[in-house]
Amino acid sequence: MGPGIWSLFALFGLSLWSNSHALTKSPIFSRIRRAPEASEENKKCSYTFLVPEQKITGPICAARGYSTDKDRVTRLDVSVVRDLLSKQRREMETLKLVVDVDGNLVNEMKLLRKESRNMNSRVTQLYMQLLHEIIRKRDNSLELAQLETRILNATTESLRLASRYRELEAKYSALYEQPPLGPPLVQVVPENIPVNVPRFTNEIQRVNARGFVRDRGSHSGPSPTSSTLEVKKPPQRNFSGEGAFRDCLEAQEAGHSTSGMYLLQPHEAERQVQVWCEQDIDNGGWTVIQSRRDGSVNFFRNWDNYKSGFGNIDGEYWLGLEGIYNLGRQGDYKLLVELEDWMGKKVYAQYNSFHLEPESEGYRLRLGTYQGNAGDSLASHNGKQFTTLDRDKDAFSGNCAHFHKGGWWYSACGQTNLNGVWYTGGVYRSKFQDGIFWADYGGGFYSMKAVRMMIRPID
Ligand SMILES: [Ca+2]
Repeated sequence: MGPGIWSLFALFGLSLWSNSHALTKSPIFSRIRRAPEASEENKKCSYTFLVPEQKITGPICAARGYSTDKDRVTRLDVSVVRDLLSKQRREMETLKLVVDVDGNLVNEMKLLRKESRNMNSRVTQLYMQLLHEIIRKRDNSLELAQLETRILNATTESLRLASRYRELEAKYSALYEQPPLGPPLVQVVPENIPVNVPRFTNEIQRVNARGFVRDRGSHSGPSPTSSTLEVKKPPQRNFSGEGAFRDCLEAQEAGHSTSGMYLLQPHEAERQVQVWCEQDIDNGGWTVIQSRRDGSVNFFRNWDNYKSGFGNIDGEYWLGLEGIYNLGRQGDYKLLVELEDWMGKKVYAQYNSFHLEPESEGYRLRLGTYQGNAGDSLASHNGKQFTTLDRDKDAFSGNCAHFHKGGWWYSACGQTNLNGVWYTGGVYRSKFQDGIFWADYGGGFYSMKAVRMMIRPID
C-alpha cells in the first residue's frame, strides 16, 4: 500500500477519535467551537477544514489578525488551507486511483489464482489420464505378449501335427503299398479234378474212369444215385402264374412238375419271392436259393443286398438271406449243392439238414450230415455267421468277403465260396482265392463253371 492509503487511514482514525472523545477539550475544536461565538462577535472568523498533514500535529485555526489576534484568520491562511485542501484532494484522488488499481489487481490476482487452481485440477486430471493410458498400454502390451505366446504355441502345435500327419501319411502309404495280408490259401489237393488246364482233360477222364463217386473218408456218406440226380429232362424256363406256394415241393405237389420260376410266400414271410423251382433232379421239389452259371451278375455286394437278394431268377441270383431263413423255418429242409466243372461234369454235396438262424444271429449256417461226391468243403462253414464287405462276422483278422469277393458264411476263411468271381476256364490266376471254388473239388484256384444251391423239405 502506498503512503496515500496510510494517510487516508490516518485521517479516518482521526475523525473517529474526534467524534468519540471530547472534542471540545481539544484546543483545535475548542477554537473551532468558539468560531461562531467569534463570528457573532467578529464576522471575520470562519471555519477551516483541518486535514492533518504528515508533519502537522496540532489543530490549525486561521484567524484574522493572527499576529495580533489569535482567533483571526488571514486570507493567506485560507489560501494555504485551500491549497492544502486541493492538494489533499488530489492525493485522495490519486489514492482512489491507486485503490482502484489495487482492487483490479486483487481481482486479477483472484482470477489468476482461480485459474491456477483450475489449471492444477486440469493438470492433475491430465496426469491421471496419462497414468491410465500408461497402465492401459502396459496391459495391452501384456495382452499382446500373451497373444504372441499363444500364436507361438499354436504354431508349434500345428507344426507338430503336420509332422505327425506326415508320419501317419508315410505309414499309410507304406501300408498301402504293401500287399494286404490275405487269408491262408486253401491247401486241399482235390482228388477228383486236375487243378491246371494242360492236364485238365486227361485228369477229368482219369477221374471219370475211376467212377467219380468214391468214398471221401470222414465226409463220406451215401452218394447221390445217378437216378436221383440225373436230369430227367431239360428245364423249361417258364413261369407259373399260380401261387404263391410255401416252397417248390408244394408247387410240385400242386401239379407243377416243370422246372421254372415260381412265386413263393413262406410262412411268416412279409413278402412273396420269386424263385427257380428245380423239379427235374432228384425227384424235384427243390427250391433254388443260389445260382451261378455265366458271370452275368456281380456277387461282390453289401449286407443289404445279400439280405434281400439280387440277380435274375432265370439266370444267376441270390434268393436273399431273409428269404432263405423264412423258407428254412417252415420245417426240416435239406441242402443240395450242385457243382459243374468246365468239362461239363456235375458233382454234388448234400446235407441232410439245413437252416439259417435269424438276422440277429447273423444268419448263422446250420448244416446236417454231408453226403455226395464233391467233398465236404462246406463243413468248415457250419455254425458260422454270414459276412459281407460291410459286415465282418468271420474269424479272420481281416474281412474274408474282401479277399474272396463275395458274401459267405466265412470262418477264417474256409474251404469254399460259391459267391466269388466267375472265372472262365476253371483254373484262374489271382492273388487270393476269389473264384467260385469248392476246395474238395478242384482246390482253391479252380473256379466252377456253374453252381446251384437248393433246398427241399426232408422226406
Ligand atoms: Ca474278420
